[in-house]
Amino acid sequence: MNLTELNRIATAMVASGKGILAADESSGTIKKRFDAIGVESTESNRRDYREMLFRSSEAMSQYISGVILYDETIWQDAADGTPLVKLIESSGAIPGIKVDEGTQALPMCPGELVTVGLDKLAERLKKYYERGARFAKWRAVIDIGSGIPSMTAISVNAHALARYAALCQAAQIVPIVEPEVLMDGDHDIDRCYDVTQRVLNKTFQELRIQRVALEGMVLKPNMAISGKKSPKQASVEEVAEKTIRLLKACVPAAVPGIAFLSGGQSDEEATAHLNAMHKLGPLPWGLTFSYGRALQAAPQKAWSGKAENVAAGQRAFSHRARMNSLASKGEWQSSLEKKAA
Ligand code: 5MM
Repeated sequence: MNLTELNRIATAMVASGKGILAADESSGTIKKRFDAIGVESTESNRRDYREMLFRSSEAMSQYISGVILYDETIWQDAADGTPLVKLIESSGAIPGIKVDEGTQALPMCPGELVTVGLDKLAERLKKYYERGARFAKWRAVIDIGSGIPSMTAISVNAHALARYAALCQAAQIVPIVEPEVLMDGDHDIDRCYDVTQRVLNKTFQELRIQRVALEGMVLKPNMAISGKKSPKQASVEEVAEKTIRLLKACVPAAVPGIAFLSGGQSDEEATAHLNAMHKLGPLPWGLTFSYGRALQAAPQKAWSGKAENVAAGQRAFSHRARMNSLASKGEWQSSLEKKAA
Protein backbone atom coordinates (compact mmCIF):
# COMPACT_ATOMS: atom_id res chain seq x y z
CA MET A 1 0.00 0.00 0.00
CA ASN A 2 1.31 3.45 -0.92
CA LEU A 3 -0.25 5.66 1.76
CA THR A 4 1.19 8.89 0.34
CA GLU A 5 -0.66 8.24 -2.91
CA LEU A 6 -3.89 7.24 -1.15
CA ASN A 7 -3.69 10.44 0.88
CA ARG A 8 -3.07 12.48 -2.28
CA ILE A 9 -6.20 11.07 -3.93
CA ALA A 10 -8.35 11.43 -0.79
CA THR A 11 -7.22 15.04 -0.45
CA ALA A 12 -8.00 15.74 -4.12
CA MET A 13 -11.50 14.30 -3.64
CA VAL A 14 -12.27 17.01 -1.07
CA ALA A 15 -10.26 19.85 -2.67
CA SER A 16 -11.56 23.32 -1.84
CA GLY A 17 -14.55 24.27 -3.99
CA LYS A 18 -15.06 20.74 -5.32
CA GLY A 19 -17.20 17.75 -4.37
CA ILE A 20 -18.24 14.33 -5.53
CA LEU A 21 -21.07 13.38 -7.89
CA ALA A 22 -22.78 10.21 -6.62
CA ALA A 23 -24.00 8.70 -9.90
CA ASP A 24 -23.91 5.11 -8.63
CA GLU A 25 -27.63 4.39 -8.56
CA SER A 26 -28.16 0.65 -8.85
CA SER A 27 -30.55 -0.59 -11.56
CA GLY A 28 -33.54 -0.48 -9.21
CA THR A 29 -32.87 3.05 -8.01
CA ILE A 30 -32.19 4.57 -11.45
CA LYS A 31 -35.42 2.96 -12.68
CA LYS A 32 -37.31 4.81 -9.92
CA ARG A 33 -35.62 8.10 -10.92
CA PHE A 34 -36.39 7.52 -14.61
CA ASP A 35 -39.99 6.50 -13.85
CA ALA A 36 -40.43 9.89 -12.18
CA ILE A 37 -39.49 11.68 -15.42
CA GLY A 38 -41.27 9.24 -17.74
CA VAL A 39 -38.12 7.69 -19.22
CA GLU A 40 -37.69 3.97 -19.79
CA SER A 41 -34.70 2.58 -17.90
CA THR A 42 -32.84 0.90 -20.77
CA GLU A 43 -29.08 0.45 -20.89
CA SER A 44 -28.75 3.06 -23.63
CA ASN A 45 -30.94 5.62 -21.83
CA ARG A 46 -28.87 5.16 -18.67
CA ARG A 47 -25.73 5.63 -20.75
CA ASP A 48 -27.07 8.72 -22.53
CA TYR A 49 -28.13 10.31 -19.25
CA ARG A 50 -24.81 9.73 -17.52
CA GLU A 51 -22.87 10.75 -20.63
CA MET A 52 -24.78 14.05 -20.53
CA LEU A 53 -23.58 14.63 -16.96
CA PHE A 54 -19.96 13.63 -17.62
CA ARG A 55 -19.81 15.89 -20.70
CA SER A 56 -20.97 18.93 -18.69
CA SER A 57 -17.61 20.60 -19.03
CA GLU A 58 -18.20 23.54 -16.66
CA ALA A 59 -19.41 21.34 -13.79
CA MET A 60 -16.94 18.54 -14.33
CA SER A 61 -13.83 20.67 -14.69
CA GLN A 62 -14.57 23.29 -12.04
CA TYR A 63 -16.82 21.85 -9.34
CA ILE A 64 -16.64 18.05 -9.41
CA SER A 65 -13.62 16.26 -7.95
CA GLY A 66 -14.79 12.70 -8.53
CA VAL A 67 -17.69 10.58 -9.76
CA ILE A 68 -19.00 7.42 -8.11
CA LEU A 69 -20.04 4.97 -10.81
CA TYR A 70 -22.18 1.84 -10.80
CA ASP A 71 -20.68 -1.38 -12.19
CA GLU A 72 -22.65 -1.11 -15.45
CA THR A 73 -21.43 2.45 -16.07
CA ILE A 74 -17.72 1.83 -15.49
CA TRP A 75 -17.70 -0.62 -18.42
CA GLN A 76 -19.85 1.52 -20.75
CA ASP A 77 -18.68 3.62 -23.70
CA ALA A 78 -20.12 6.97 -24.76
CA ALA A 79 -22.11 7.11 -28.03
CA ASP A 80 -18.87 7.94 -29.92
CA GLY A 81 -17.05 4.92 -28.43
CA THR A 82 -15.04 6.79 -25.77
CA PRO A 83 -15.13 4.91 -22.45
CA LEU A 84 -17.18 6.94 -19.94
CA VAL A 85 -14.26 6.60 -17.50
CA LYS A 86 -12.06 8.46 -20.01
CA LEU A 87 -14.59 11.29 -20.27
CA ILE A 88 -14.39 11.72 -16.50
CA GLU A 89 -10.60 11.56 -16.44
CA SER A 90 -10.21 14.04 -19.27
CA SER A 91 -12.37 16.57 -17.43
CA GLY A 92 -9.89 16.38 -14.54
CA ALA A 93 -12.20 14.43 -12.18
CA ILE A 94 -11.40 11.09 -10.58
CA PRO A 95 -13.46 7.98 -11.41
CA GLY A 96 -14.72 5.91 -8.46
CA ILE A 97 -16.87 2.82 -8.13
CA LYS A 98 -19.64 1.58 -5.83
CA VAL A 99 -18.56 -1.89 -4.74
CA ASP A 100 -21.21 -2.92 -2.23
CA GLU A 101 -23.86 -5.24 -3.59
CA GLY A 102 -26.80 -3.76 -1.73
CA THR A 103 -28.48 -4.80 1.49
CA GLN A 104 -30.06 -7.96 2.90
CA ALA A 105 -32.30 -8.52 5.91
CA LEU A 106 -30.19 -8.93 9.04
CA PRO A 107 -31.04 -12.25 10.72
CA MET A 108 -32.51 -11.98 14.24
CA CYS A 109 -32.97 -8.21 13.81
CA PRO A 110 -36.45 -7.54 12.38
CA GLY A 111 -36.55 -4.51 10.10
CA GLU A 112 -32.79 -4.06 9.98
CA LEU A 113 -30.34 -4.47 7.11
CA VAL A 114 -26.75 -5.45 6.52
CA THR A 115 -24.78 -4.43 3.43
CA VAL A 116 -23.23 -7.29 1.47
CA GLY A 117 -20.54 -7.65 -1.20
CA LEU A 118 -17.31 -8.72 0.50
CA ASP A 119 -17.06 -12.06 -1.35
CA LYS A 120 -14.51 -11.81 -4.17
CA LEU A 121 -14.14 -8.08 -3.47
CA ALA A 122 -10.32 -8.23 -3.72
CA GLU A 123 -10.57 -9.61 -7.29
CA ARG A 124 -13.23 -7.07 -8.28
CA LEU A 125 -11.13 -4.18 -6.93
CA LYS A 126 -8.19 -5.27 -9.07
CA LYS A 127 -10.33 -5.08 -12.23
CA TYR A 128 -11.81 -1.72 -11.25
CA TYR A 129 -8.33 -0.30 -10.63
CA GLU A 130 -7.22 -1.48 -14.09
CA ARG A 131 -10.26 0.27 -15.59
CA GLY A 132 -9.28 3.55 -13.87
CA ALA A 133 -11.13 3.63 -10.53
CA ARG A 134 -9.04 5.33 -7.84
CA PHE A 135 -11.66 5.33 -5.11
CA ALA A 136 -14.59 3.15 -4.09
CA LYS A 137 -17.77 3.43 -2.06
CA TRP A 138 -19.67 1.13 0.32
CA ARG A 139 -22.90 2.26 1.94
CA ALA A 140 -24.29 0.86 5.19
CA VAL A 141 -27.91 1.69 5.96
CA ILE A 142 -29.07 2.29 9.52
CA ASP A 143 -32.75 3.02 10.13
CA ILE A 144 -34.18 4.81 13.16
CA GLY A 145 -37.46 3.52 14.54
CA SER A 146 -39.10 2.05 17.58
CA GLY A 147 -36.40 -0.10 19.26
CA ILE A 148 -33.96 0.28 16.37
CA PRO A 149 -31.15 0.53 15.51
CA SER A 150 -29.90 -2.43 17.51
CA MET A 151 -26.27 -2.61 18.56
CA THR A 152 -26.12 -5.74 16.37
CA ALA A 153 -26.99 -3.78 13.22
CA ILE A 154 -24.53 -1.01 14.05
CA SER A 155 -21.80 -3.50 14.82
CA VAL A 156 -22.10 -5.83 11.81
CA ASN A 157 -22.36 -2.89 9.41
CA ALA A 158 -19.31 -1.18 10.94
CA HIS A 159 -17.39 -4.45 10.70
CA ALA A 160 -18.27 -4.83 7.01
CA LEU A 161 -17.37 -1.19 6.28
CA ALA A 162 -13.94 -1.71 7.83
CA ARG A 163 -13.37 -5.03 5.99
CA TYR A 164 -14.21 -3.24 2.74
CA ALA A 165 -11.98 -0.25 3.56
CA ALA A 166 -8.98 -2.44 4.37
CA LEU A 167 -9.41 -4.40 1.12
CA CYS A 168 -9.61 -1.14 -0.85
CA GLN A 169 -6.42 0.27 0.64
CA ALA A 170 -4.61 -3.02 -0.02
CA ALA A 171 -5.71 -2.60 -3.67
CA GLN A 172 -4.47 1.03 -3.74
CA ILE A 173 -8.02 2.39 -3.88
CA VAL A 174 -9.30 5.11 -1.51
CA PRO A 175 -12.38 3.87 0.38
CA ILE A 176 -15.35 6.17 0.86
CA VAL A 177 -16.85 4.88 4.10
CA GLU A 178 -20.59 5.63 4.07
CA PRO A 179 -22.56 4.74 7.19
CA GLU A 180 -25.92 6.32 6.38
CA VAL A 181 -28.41 6.93 9.18
CA LEU A 182 -31.67 7.39 7.28
CA MET A 183 -33.79 10.51 7.71
CA ASP A 184 -37.01 8.70 6.80
CA GLY A 185 -38.61 8.52 10.28
CA ASP A 186 -40.44 10.90 12.59
CA HIS A 187 -37.51 11.26 15.03
CA ASP A 188 -36.12 14.65 16.02
CA ILE A 189 -32.61 15.95 15.38
CA ASP A 190 -31.34 14.92 18.81
CA ARG A 191 -32.25 11.29 18.21
CA CYS A 192 -30.46 11.45 14.86
CA TYR A 193 -27.45 12.99 16.62
CA ASP A 194 -27.40 10.23 19.23
CA VAL A 195 -27.73 7.36 16.73
CA THR A 196 -25.19 8.85 14.33
CA GLN A 197 -22.72 9.28 17.19
CA ARG A 198 -23.05 5.58 18.09
CA VAL A 199 -22.67 4.59 14.44
CA LEU A 200 -19.60 6.78 13.83
CA ASN A 201 -17.89 5.71 17.05
CA LYS A 202 -18.38 2.03 16.24
CA THR A 203 -17.26 2.56 12.64
CA PHE A 204 -14.01 4.26 13.67
CA GLN A 205 -13.40 1.59 16.32
CA GLU A 206 -13.67 -1.10 13.61
CA LEU A 207 -11.51 0.88 11.19
CA ARG A 208 -8.76 1.01 13.82
CA ILE A 209 -9.09 -2.69 14.73
CA GLN A 210 -8.77 -3.61 11.05
CA ARG A 211 -5.77 -1.27 10.58
CA VAL A 212 -7.34 1.05 8.03
CA ALA A 213 -5.12 4.12 7.50
CA LEU A 214 -7.37 7.07 8.30
CA GLU A 215 -5.16 9.33 6.15
CA GLY A 216 -6.20 7.34 3.08
CA MET A 217 -9.99 7.37 3.36
CA VAL A 218 -12.98 9.72 2.99
CA LEU A 219 -16.04 9.60 5.28
CA LYS A 220 -19.50 10.01 3.72
CA PRO A 221 -21.93 10.58 6.58
CA ASN A 222 -25.45 11.90 6.97
CA MET A 223 -25.94 15.24 8.64
CA ALA A 224 -27.50 15.51 12.11
CA ILE A 225 -30.98 16.34 10.90
CA SER A 226 -34.68 15.90 11.82
CA GLY A 227 -36.51 12.90 10.40
CA LYS A 228 -38.60 13.84 7.35
CA LYS A 229 -41.83 13.05 9.19
CA SER A 230 -40.88 14.83 12.41
CA PRO A 231 -43.24 17.66 13.39
CA LYS A 232 -40.18 19.46 14.80
CA GLN A 233 -37.93 20.45 11.87
CA ALA A 234 -34.54 21.84 12.95
CA SER A 235 -33.38 25.11 11.40
CA VAL A 236 -30.43 25.37 9.00
CA GLU A 237 -28.31 26.83 11.81
CA GLU A 238 -29.18 24.02 14.22
CA VAL A 239 -28.39 21.33 11.63
CA ALA A 240 -25.04 22.98 10.93
CA GLU A 241 -24.11 23.50 14.57
CA LYS A 242 -25.08 19.98 15.69
CA THR A 243 -23.50 18.27 12.67
CA ILE A 244 -20.18 20.02 13.21
CA ARG A 245 -20.26 19.31 16.96
CA LEU A 246 -20.99 15.64 16.23
CA LEU A 247 -18.29 15.27 13.60
CA LYS A 248 -15.67 17.01 15.75
CA ALA A 249 -16.49 14.56 18.56
CA CYS A 250 -16.29 11.44 16.37
CA VAL A 251 -14.02 11.97 13.34
CA PRO A 252 -10.25 12.10 13.89
CA ALA A 253 -8.38 14.96 12.21
CA ALA A 254 -6.23 12.36 10.42
CA VAL A 255 -9.18 11.79 8.04
CA PRO A 256 -8.50 14.11 5.07
CA GLY A 257 -12.12 14.69 4.19
CA ILE A 258 -15.81 14.35 4.86
CA ALA A 259 -18.27 14.40 1.94
CA PHE A 260 -21.94 14.40 2.88
CA LEU A 261 -24.78 12.42 1.35
CA SER A 262 -27.98 14.40 0.82
CA GLY A 263 -30.31 11.62 2.02
CA GLY A 264 -33.59 13.05 0.73
CA GLN A 265 -33.06 16.74 1.57
CA SER A 266 -34.19 19.14 -1.13
CA ASP A 267 -31.48 20.53 -3.43
CA GLU A 268 -31.42 23.87 -1.70
CA GLU A 269 -31.56 22.49 1.84
CA ALA A 270 -28.52 20.30 1.17
CA THR A 271 -26.65 23.34 -0.18
CA ALA A 272 -27.73 25.65 2.65
CA HIS A 273 -26.68 23.15 5.33
CA LEU A 274 -23.21 22.67 3.86
CA ASN A 275 -22.79 26.43 3.51
CA ALA A 276 -23.82 27.07 7.12
CA MET A 277 -21.32 24.50 8.38
CA HIS A 278 -18.50 26.38 6.67
CA LYS A 279 -19.48 29.52 8.56
CA LEU A 280 -18.46 27.61 11.70
CA GLY A 281 -14.85 27.01 10.59
CA PRO A 282 -11.96 26.50 10.72
CA LEU A 283 -12.54 22.75 10.46
CA PRO A 284 -9.99 19.95 10.92
CA TRP A 285 -10.90 18.11 7.69
CA GLY A 286 -12.02 19.03 4.18
CA LEU A 287 -15.83 19.24 4.23
CA THR A 288 -17.81 18.94 1.02
CA PHE A 289 -20.67 17.20 -0.81
CA SER A 290 -21.07 13.75 -2.32
CA TYR A 291 -24.67 14.20 -3.33
CA GLY A 292 -26.77 11.95 -5.51
CA ARG A 293 -30.33 13.23 -5.49
CA ALA A 294 -29.46 16.82 -4.51
CA LEU A 295 -27.19 17.15 -7.58
CA GLN A 296 -29.23 15.16 -10.07
CA ALA A 297 -32.92 15.91 -9.47
CA ALA A 298 -32.76 19.16 -11.47
CA PRO A 299 -30.80 17.82 -14.48
CA GLN A 300 -33.01 14.71 -14.62
CA LYS A 301 -36.11 16.89 -14.83
CA ALA A 302 -34.59 19.25 -17.39
CA TRP A 303 -33.38 16.36 -19.58
CA SER A 304 -36.49 14.14 -19.37
CA GLY A 305 -34.94 11.66 -21.78
CA LYS A 306 -34.96 13.99 -24.83
CA ALA A 307 -31.84 14.58 -26.93
CA GLU A 308 -32.93 18.17 -27.57
CA ASN A 309 -32.83 18.81 -23.80
CA VAL A 310 -29.19 17.78 -23.26
CA ALA A 311 -27.95 21.38 -23.07
CA ALA A 312 -30.71 22.28 -20.56
CA GLY A 313 -29.84 19.22 -18.47
CA GLN A 314 -26.18 20.22 -18.47
CA ARG A 315 -27.04 23.79 -17.46
CA ALA A 316 -29.14 22.49 -14.57
CA PHE A 317 -26.33 20.18 -13.44
CA SER A 318 -23.70 22.95 -13.69
CA HIS A 319 -25.90 25.28 -11.68
CA ARG A 320 -26.38 22.78 -8.81
CA ALA A 321 -22.69 21.84 -8.88
CA ARG A 322 -21.69 25.54 -8.72
CA MET A 323 -24.11 26.23 -5.85
CA ASN A 324 -22.61 23.35 -3.88
CA SER A 325 -19.08 24.39 -4.78
CA LEU A 326 -19.81 27.84 -3.30
CA ALA A 327 -21.40 26.19 -0.23
CA SER A 328 -18.28 24.09 0.26
CA LYS A 329 -16.42 27.39 0.77
CA GLY A 330 -19.19 29.09 2.79
CA GLU A 331 -19.77 31.50 -0.12
CA TRP A 332 -23.32 30.51 -1.17
CA GLN A 333 -26.33 32.84 -0.83
CA SER A 334 -29.95 31.92 -1.49
CA SER A 335 -30.22 34.87 -3.87
CA LEU A 336 -27.96 32.95 -6.30
CA GLU A 337 -30.64 30.32 -6.75
CA LYS A 338 -32.13 31.69 -9.92
CA LYS A 339 -33.57 29.27 -12.45
CA ALA A 340 -30.75 27.58 -14.36
CA ALA A 341 -32.47 26.59 -17.57
C1 5MM B 1 -26.78 7.75 -5.89
O1 5MM B 1 -27.39 6.85 -4.98
C2 5MM B 1 -26.50 5.89 -4.41
C3 5MM B 1 -26.88 4.51 -4.75
O2 5MM B 1 -28.01 4.06 -4.07
P1 5MM B 1 -28.55 2.57 -4.43
O3 5MM B 1 -27.46 1.60 -4.24
O4 5MM B 1 -29.69 2.35 -3.46
O5 5MM B 1 -29.02 2.62 -5.84
C4 5MM B 1 -26.39 6.15 -2.90
O6 5MM B 1 -25.53 5.22 -2.26
C5 5MM B 1 -25.80 7.50 -2.72
O7 5MM B 1 -24.45 7.50 -3.11
C6 5MM B 1 -25.87 7.98 -1.31
O8 5MM B 1 -27.00 7.51 -0.61
C7 5MM B 1 -25.95 9.48 -1.35
O9 5MM B 1 -26.96 9.84 -2.26
P2 5MM B 1 -28.01 10.94 -1.84
O10 5MM B 1 -29.07 10.87 -2.91
O11 5MM B 1 -28.52 10.52 -0.47
O12 5MM B 1 -27.22 12.22 -1.80
